[in-house]
Amino acid sequence: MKEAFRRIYGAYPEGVWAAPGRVNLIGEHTDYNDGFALPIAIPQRTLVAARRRQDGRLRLHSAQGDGPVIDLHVARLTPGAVTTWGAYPAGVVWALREAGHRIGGADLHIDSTVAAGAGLSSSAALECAVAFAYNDLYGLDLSAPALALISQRAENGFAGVPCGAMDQLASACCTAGAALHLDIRAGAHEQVPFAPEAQGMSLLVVDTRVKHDLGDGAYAALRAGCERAARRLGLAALRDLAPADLNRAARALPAHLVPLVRHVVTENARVTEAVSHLRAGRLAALGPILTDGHASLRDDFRISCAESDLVVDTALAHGALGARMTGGGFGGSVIVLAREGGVEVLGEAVTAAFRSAGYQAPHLFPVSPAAGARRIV
Ligand code: GAF
Repeated sequence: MKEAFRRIYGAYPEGVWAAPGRVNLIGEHTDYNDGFALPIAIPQRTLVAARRRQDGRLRLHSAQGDGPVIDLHVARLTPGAVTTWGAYPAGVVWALREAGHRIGGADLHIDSTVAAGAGLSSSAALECAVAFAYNDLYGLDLSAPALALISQRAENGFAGVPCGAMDQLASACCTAGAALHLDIRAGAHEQVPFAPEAQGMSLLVVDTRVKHDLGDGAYAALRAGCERAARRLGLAALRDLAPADLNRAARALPAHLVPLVRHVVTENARVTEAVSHLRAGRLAALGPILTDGHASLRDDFRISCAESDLVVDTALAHGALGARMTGGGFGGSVIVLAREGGVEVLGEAVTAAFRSAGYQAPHLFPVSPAAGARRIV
């Protein structure tokens, strides 16, 4: 990273920061409903080499993008002005400035192993790596959750994606060997031990290669539907609806909103159940919760796709303990919890099923919970 930075900018960086992608174990589309989620950070991560500038310019270069250096000015950053990948790092600098922090320019060189469009939160990893770099370079002394919320603000207010805070909180606050139990309304998180290998299991990620895009309007429509349902029920958020009140609520709602509400309410309950199993060391009990969560996203929220369903069905038919799509939906990745000895056969079965269906070959890789964002050099 340091040599690449010097080749691009003519001097060495002051440091290098890293922020991981994530997969969510359970708790999907609950974050913007003030609810619960349970993500882990994955070993794939985004690196940012950075050096302050005195003239207020913000220069961005990515090893993945084949374009030239993007040359901006901190004082002139406005939402909508950057429409490429540069909107994510520039958005973080904009969000820090908008929040009143005394920051200046920087040269940034970015490199990442988080696949873009795979539902693994490549944008959150990029935002958090930049936020952590700026925090150190400009002595801001912000906490990891505060940097996550700055990153979310960048995505909402600058890149124009109305996401919740789960991905950024996962990238900023996760720790190795644990899942992050998020309570979005309370602004609270706790680490829950999650070590599949220690119990002879493996968590496999299957990237379906169906590119998902949160900016295409479908995500915003789902969020708006949930918020409309909460308003009609007189609730601050769907988080406030107890499972026991679901039937009564359904009678008060237009039919098309009922499945959305049912998903959010049952999904929050699944997070709570999953956390109590993990705390008691009952990892295998997570399996059916994952599979139920997938059915809810497929049938109620209707955001799965044929490829994700094929992974889940094939994995379950070949001995998986549980499987579900993870992330925003409409493609992206599936997670599979399996006994370690069965992973290879299961993976081969998924690849063969994709071949028979005429889909492009999926990417399969095991993950263990990794560390959150931090300075590495
Ligand atoms: C995407 C969003 F960015 C998150 O905030 C979350 O809503 C997720 O979809 C669904 O759980 O990753």
